[in-house]
Amino acid sequence: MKRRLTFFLSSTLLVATLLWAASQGPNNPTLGVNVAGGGVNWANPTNIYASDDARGTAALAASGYSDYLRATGFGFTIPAGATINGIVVGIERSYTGTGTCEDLSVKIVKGGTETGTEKASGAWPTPDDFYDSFGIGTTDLWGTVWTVADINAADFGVSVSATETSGTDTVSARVDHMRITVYYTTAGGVAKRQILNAATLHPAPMQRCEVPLPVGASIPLDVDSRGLLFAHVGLNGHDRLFWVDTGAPTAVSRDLGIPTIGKRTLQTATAFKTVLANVEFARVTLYLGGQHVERPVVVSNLTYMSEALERKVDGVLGYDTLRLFRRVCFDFGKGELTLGR
Ligand SMILES: [Ca+2]
Repeated sequence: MKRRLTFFLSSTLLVATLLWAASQGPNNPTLGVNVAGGGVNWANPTNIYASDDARGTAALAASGYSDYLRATGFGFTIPAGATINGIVVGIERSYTGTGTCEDLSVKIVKGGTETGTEKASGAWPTPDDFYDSFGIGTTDLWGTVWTVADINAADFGVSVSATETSGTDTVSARVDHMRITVYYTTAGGVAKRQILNAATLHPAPMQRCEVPLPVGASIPLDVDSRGLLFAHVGLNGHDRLFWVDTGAPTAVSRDLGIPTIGKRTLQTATAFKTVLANVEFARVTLYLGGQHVERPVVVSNLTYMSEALERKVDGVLGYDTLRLFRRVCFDFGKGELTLGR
């Protein structure tokens, strides 16, 4: 069957509660200290705040090892309620000397204490400084759990210690800079609102309906001053106000108390991104201009949409319902939406 939209109208309202992935950093430390632990002390531990070739150093004898060089005071301001997803550390470092310098330990500092997964990874660069990265991608939590307060705390940070591994020669271990990036997700609220209406998308007159439409197959169409379209639709025998959106799936307000029949994962694409949402469905009967169709529809909280539209709506009349008809005519002059099979 040939289906055709005599008018193609696209009005899309983007109102969504989304999860937003975000990051802070790389942030620099404001405190560098030597943590006494039986190894060689770090000289000038406060030189690690910036990449400026001023370095903290530890002079290691053959098979010697250093204490921890601990960096804290990173000044993170992760928003309350966020979920911490990953921590990535960069340590700009090098060594000089005829021996070999390797990690003894690289650990995250939580609550002022070295903790979690051992990230020691091997040999240090020589003789030039280089950033070695610790923490894989954006989802490495270093073997522990984090609250926002843990990350924002002044005693959150990272520590590194070095060891000479040739067993015969000496090295000077050098750290120029230590930095941390934190990846997190925020949730809730209206993430983005944008209304694209018929007038802005299609300022020029569109094609006329080419064929006669069935008499009595029209429903009143309310075109407001912004070019947004509203239609009175019969829903399970009740008169309801629907916003007409050819870019959205048909939906009904959760407030109506219509029993749901299950959940599905629905992929929706906005102008900004594709969103996978686990949404509830209900089966309803829609009365459209003397015709009725039974449809599975999304059941959703339409509060944000009503706020954005500045008009309380009970549902969205979307593409999946309109496409059931061979001819769909938006008559702005008469204020009618006519649906022909
Ligand atoms: Ca430095």
